[in-house]
Amino acid sequence: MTHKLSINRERLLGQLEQLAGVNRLADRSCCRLALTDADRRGRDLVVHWMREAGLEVRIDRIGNIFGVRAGQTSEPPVMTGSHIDTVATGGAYDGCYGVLAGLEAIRTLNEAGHRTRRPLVLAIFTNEEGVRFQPDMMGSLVFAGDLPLEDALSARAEDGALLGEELKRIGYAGEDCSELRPRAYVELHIEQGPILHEEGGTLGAVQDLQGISWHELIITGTSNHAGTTPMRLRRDAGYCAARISVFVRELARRMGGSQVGTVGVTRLVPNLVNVIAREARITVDLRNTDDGLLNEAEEELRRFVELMMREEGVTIEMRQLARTPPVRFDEGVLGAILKVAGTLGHDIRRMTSGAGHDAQMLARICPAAMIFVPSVGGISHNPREHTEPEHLALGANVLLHTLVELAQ
Ligand code: HGY
Ligand code: MN
Ligand code: MN
Repeated sequence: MTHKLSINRERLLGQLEQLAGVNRLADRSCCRLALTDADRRGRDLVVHWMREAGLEVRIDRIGNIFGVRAGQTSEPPVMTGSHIDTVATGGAYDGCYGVLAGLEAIRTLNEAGHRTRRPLVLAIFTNEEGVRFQPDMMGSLVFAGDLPLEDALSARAEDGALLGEELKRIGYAGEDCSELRPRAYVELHIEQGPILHEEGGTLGAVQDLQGISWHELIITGTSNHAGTTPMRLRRDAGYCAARISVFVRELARRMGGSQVGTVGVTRLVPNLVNVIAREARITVDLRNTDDGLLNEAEEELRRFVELMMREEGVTIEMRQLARTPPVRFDEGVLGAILKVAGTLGHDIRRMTSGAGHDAQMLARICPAAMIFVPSVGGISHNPREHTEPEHLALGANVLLHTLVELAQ
């Protein structure tokens, strides 16, 4: 009976566009950094839609939002979801697509009067992006029990804001929801990479996700006059930041395989044309599908930092902001995804996720896996992020039927 069910494509596309419009900037970036007023407005909008769809809305102590749909039994639920916080230059689909497709699946089940055996829970995890507060995937990591709540609440943003205070300020400091621990978790997400698009594929069954290492480096040298200071006397934090940035790129190239490396933040002080920088704050993002190789990459970075301190007479403090090992997802949940795609008559390919996702944290407490749809040109974390409407609808239908399959 349920195999005839199909989501309402126009309703899903309309809600995606409406949520994307919450704090959309002039260059069309979606900008809803975790726990800002913009994030609150996005949260309030989706909570309103959740209630309209008859979900019982619960908020936990790190601000994760859970929409609960009763099942025929009160057995542990099947959970789906993602995040609706964005990077500052976000697109319309990263995270939001998984949440709103999950909501659309629930509305479709409501309209069909279909009650799954297990309850369904739609989750919106706090601070998945980790841009304003680190680490990333923070809300799901706390929910999985591997980041103490107090540590998360005491995270401090560069602008000085304290996470726990921000959570209270926007009205999303809730209560314990650990009884919602799921039997299984499936997350629908855009690929954010080029593989499906380049292959002309439409669906991905994500079987694993690479390890992630984030460091912040504070490089301290000596400010001096750009014209009068001989090169031999300089302790130039700006130069060291540039050397480390080049090192990270060359390290990734040299290691090859799945190794990637990014220096995404470079802030110089005083950042003036005729002053040698006394301080540089940079971030280093290293990722690899193999944890041993990722450890090696981190060790090489540490050795290069030591060399910079010796050669250039600067001090460099390294602070780990995030470190998650590679994750293999659950073959049972993957099997349900593959079966549903086959029943719907669509090809699907197994693949690895280059991006971090809340699913990697849920995988620590229950069987979990992900569904990908193509990103045009592999563009993401960029307002040009785009996925074709027919792929958005197809992914949502695969999610709908996978939830039914897992919740029976
Ligand atoms: O960094 C990531 O992979 C994710 O977007 N937070
Ligand atoms: Mn995401
Ligand atoms: Mn993202």
